[in-house]
Amino acid sequence: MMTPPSQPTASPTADAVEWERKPANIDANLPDYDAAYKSFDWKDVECFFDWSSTGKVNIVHEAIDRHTKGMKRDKIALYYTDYAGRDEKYTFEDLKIQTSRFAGVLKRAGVKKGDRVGTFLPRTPELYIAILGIHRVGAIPVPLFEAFMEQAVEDRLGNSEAKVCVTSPALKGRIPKPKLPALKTLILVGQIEGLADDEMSYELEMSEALDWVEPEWLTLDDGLIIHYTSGSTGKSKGALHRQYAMVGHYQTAKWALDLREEDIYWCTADPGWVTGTSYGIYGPWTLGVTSVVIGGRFDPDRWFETIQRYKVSMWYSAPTAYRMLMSAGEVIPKKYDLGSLRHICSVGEPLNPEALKWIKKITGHAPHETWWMTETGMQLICNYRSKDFPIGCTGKPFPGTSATVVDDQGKEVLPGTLGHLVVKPGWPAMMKEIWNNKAKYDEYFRIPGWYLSGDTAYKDAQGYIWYQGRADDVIKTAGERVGPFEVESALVAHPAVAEAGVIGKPDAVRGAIIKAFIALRKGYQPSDQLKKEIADFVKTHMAAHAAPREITFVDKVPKTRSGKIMRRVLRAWDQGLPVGDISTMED
Ligand code: 6R9
Repeated sequence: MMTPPSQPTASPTADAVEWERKPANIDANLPDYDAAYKSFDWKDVECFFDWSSTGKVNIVHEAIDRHTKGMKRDKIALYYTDYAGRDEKYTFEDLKIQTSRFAGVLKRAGVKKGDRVGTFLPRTPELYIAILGIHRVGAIPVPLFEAFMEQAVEDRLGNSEAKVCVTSPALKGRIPKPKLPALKTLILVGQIEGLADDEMSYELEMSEALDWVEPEWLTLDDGLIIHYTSGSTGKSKGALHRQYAMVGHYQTAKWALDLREEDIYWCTADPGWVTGTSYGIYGPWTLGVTSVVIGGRFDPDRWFETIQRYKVSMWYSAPTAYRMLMSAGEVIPKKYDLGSLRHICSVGEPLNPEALKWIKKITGHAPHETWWMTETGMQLICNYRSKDFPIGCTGKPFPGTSATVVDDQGKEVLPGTLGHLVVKPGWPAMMKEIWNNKAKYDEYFRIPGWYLSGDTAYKDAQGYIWYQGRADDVIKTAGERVGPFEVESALVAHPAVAEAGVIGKPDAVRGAIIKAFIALRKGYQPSDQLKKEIADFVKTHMAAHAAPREITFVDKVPKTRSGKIMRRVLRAWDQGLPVGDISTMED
């Protein structure tokens, strides 16, 4: 276990202790955090779900079907545009029909309750329909980012033993079918002709399918979704969540995102990331709220235009995006009417005070932090709409949860002392298991009585938690979680690379960038051309976001005597700092 230093690395600056003051009469779904923290019980949320009276569980019923039996039948559930010709809207009734049809398609492909089904698609309505259709048959979606290349796809579909993958003609070439014995069928969105024996056409099959398929009824403990995520060692691991997680999604979307009936809500995250499902699908739609999804690449003009065009009132995005908008300047937001916004939240990395203030300046609203992880499934430490907070702090534990800062033994540390950020197990969306890897799951609970997040933090005298960094080597680059081992494995597959060590290097916009230290094989000479070739190699095998943006050639990558890469030494080299104790380093 990495022991964090006993003092915060950054004490709150004058800036950071400045309070985000709220008007006393602010009207929020959670009007009094302190009172709720004392009295709230998760059991009180269960009555909002039909399963509390019927005993029949399926997220697609709670997120879609039940709304079609009442006033929300014709309410818009999803607005979609890609700013390139597609401009669509779907009511809850439309989604009931489309996801029923897709459930029929999956049944024809032989998918049954508990089977895993990959989704490997660009952000389009079909992706959302596919995920909900997978739920309807009681199967478990495994969403993949569109940017993934062959190795990343193979790792995730292979580990989850997905039986079917929903994909497109453009992406299917990155699915190495011969290496994936469990994968029987590809369902192709956008292809009707020239299908191979193991391929089905989404369009053809949907046109022949029935408009109503009853959900497969499950229990609260049955699987909901698997999200793959990175740790500091080994391949990516699959966090399996249970259906009961919806209780957490619903209540946090109500109290932290402050979602209301009349909101137009825009979660900018892709469903390949847990934020794009917990808060791009489950939270808003169990509440029956209208969601906006846009396809295509990031573009500051399009982003502000989206707020104006749909009159977005609640916006949930990530620090890298806020910083990229900030660096594009004030001229762009001034062109658009952003007056519909009433609340903004942030997730994925700490939001620096400068970016927070800039967003507040141009929208009138400060982004509120929400801290959580793939494994936690839901927001756990937040700043709330009704509650003042010091700028730069991560927030306070969500009512009904207990998060704090402890030492190596699990004992709470004094205010201002750095330690492990931990959570008391038992919140509704806590992962059920790490798929096929009990040992990895158990690692999260090695401090008795706590879920160990891997983050370091301190608490101040008022009980606010301040995130300080990771205790392990996990890299957050542009909000995405990247494991150094996966990048190193991709790097050493390049013929010129003998050894590679990867770290996150602090970066003003992306939070961190991936930096690789590489020792070359005999016969290869360092050059800028070779750096580019190696970076491109990672891009084409893993994913663009995992490619090193900086490469330094070294004679040898520092390792312990037992062969572990000493990333602490690499970080010191990178910053030009003393390397500290290297007595465990090999010669
Ligand atoms: C939802 C998500 C989890 C890690 C987490 C922490 C960092 C997330 C944060 C934050 C500071 C916040 N993180 N939210 N750090 N402030 N508000 O991000 O899941 O991709 O699994 O990453 O992200 O380091 O441990 P995931």
